[in-house]
Amino acid sequence: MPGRSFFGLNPQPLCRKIRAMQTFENISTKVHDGRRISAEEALFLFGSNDLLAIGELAALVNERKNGRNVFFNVNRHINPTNICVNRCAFCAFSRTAGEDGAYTLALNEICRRAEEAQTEGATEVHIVGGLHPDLAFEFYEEALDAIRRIAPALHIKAFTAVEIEYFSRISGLSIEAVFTRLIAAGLGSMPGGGAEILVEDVRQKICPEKISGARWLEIIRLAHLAGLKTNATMLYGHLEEARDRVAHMELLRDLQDETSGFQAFIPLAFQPENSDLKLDIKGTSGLDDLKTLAISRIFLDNFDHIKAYWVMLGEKIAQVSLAFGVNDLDGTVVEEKIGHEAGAATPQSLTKEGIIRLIAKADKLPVERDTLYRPLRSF
Ligand code: V47
Ligand code: SF4
Repeated sequence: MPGRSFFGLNPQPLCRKIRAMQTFENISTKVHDGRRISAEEALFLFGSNDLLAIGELAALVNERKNGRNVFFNVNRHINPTNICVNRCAFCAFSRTAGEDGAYTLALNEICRRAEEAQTEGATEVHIVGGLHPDLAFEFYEEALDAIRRIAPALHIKAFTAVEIEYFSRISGLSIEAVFTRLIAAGLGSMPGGGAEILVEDVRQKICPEKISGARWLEIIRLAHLAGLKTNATMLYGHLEEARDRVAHMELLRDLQDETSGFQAFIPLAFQPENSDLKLDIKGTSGLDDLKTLAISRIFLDNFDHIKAYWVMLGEKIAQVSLAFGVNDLDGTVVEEKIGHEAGAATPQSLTKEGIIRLIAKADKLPVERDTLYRPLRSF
C-alpha cells in the first residue's frame, strides 16, 4: 500500500530517491555521450541540490569545448543616458527626465571615454542606455561614427534589442534599416541585455512596458541575419520560477539552432536594492548562481561560451564558477552603473592583472580575447 511503513521504512521517499537517481543517471549518460538534454531534464536539475554532481557535468561539457582556457576581454562600459521611458520595475538605473540623478552624456564626453579606453588598452566599448524620450536616432548614429574615428582600434558592441526596436519606432525606419545604418556607422556586435525573462507572464510583472519576449527574439533574429553577433542574458533571482528559466533558455537554444548568431549566454543575478520590485529577498544565493550557470552550460549545448558577469556575482563566485562550466569572465568594465545603482557590492572595475590572477588561481589558463572571441594573448 503506497506510503505505508514497512519495518519502520517509509517506501515513498525511498522510491522518489531511487527515481531521482535514475533520472540523474540518464542525464549524466546523455551528457557523457554528447547528447542534448530536454527541458524536463533541465528542470529536474534545478530541483536538485547536488551542486557538485551538476557542476561536474557542466565542467565536462565546458572542458570539451574550451579545454582549460578561460577568456576575458579588456573593455569599458559607457551608458550614454539613464533617462528611460520604460522604467522597468527591477531597474534601479533608470530615471525619468528631470528626476534627481538623471543624466545624458554629451557626444564629446562619450568620445572622451572611448578614447581613454583605447589609450588604456581596451579592445571594446560596451554601450547601452535608457530609451530617451527626446534624443533622435541620429544622435546614436553620430556617436558610433565619432567613436570609430577617434578610437578606431575599439570594437563597438552596442544597443540591446530593446533599444534597436525603440530606434526603429522613433525614426520610422524598419529594423533592417536601423541595422544597416548602425553597421555603416561602426556597430560591430550587440550585447545580450533586455532579454530578462522571455516568458510573457513574468515579463508583464517585471517590465510591462518593455517589448515582448517574442519581439526581443525577432529583433535578435534580424540582427543575426544582418551579420551581427549578439549575446543573450537572463535576469534571474526575482519572481521567476525554475520552469521560467528553462523556458527562457529553450527559446534561446531554438533560435541558436536556427541562426548560430549567439556568442555567449550570461545569467545576470538580480540585485534587489532600490528596485520597485518589492520582493522580500536579499539577492541570489551562491548555490543558485553556480547551479544556474552550470545548468545553462549543460542545456545550451549550441552556445560556445557561458560568461560570468562578476559585477553581479561578486568576484569570488565568478572565480568558483570557472569550475562549474563557465569559460568567460567579463571584463575590466571600468565604470558600471546598472548593477551598482541596484546595490552591487563589487568594485567599479577590475584591472587586467586582477582578472588574470582570478583565472590563474582557479587553475585555468587566462586568454585575452577580442569581442568576436579571437584569442589575442595567453598568460
Ligand atoms: O537588460 C538591470 C540587467 C541588463 C538589474 O552582453 C539588472 O556582454 C541585475 O545586459 N540586477 C543590462 N541585473 C546589462 C547587460 C550585460 C551586462 C554585461 C555583459 C553583457 C554582454 C550584457 O542588466 C539589463 C537587465 O537585464 N539589470 N537591472 C538589477 N537590478
Ligand atoms: Fe530602461 Fe533598460 Fe532600465 Fe528597462 S532595464 S528601465 S529599458 S534602462
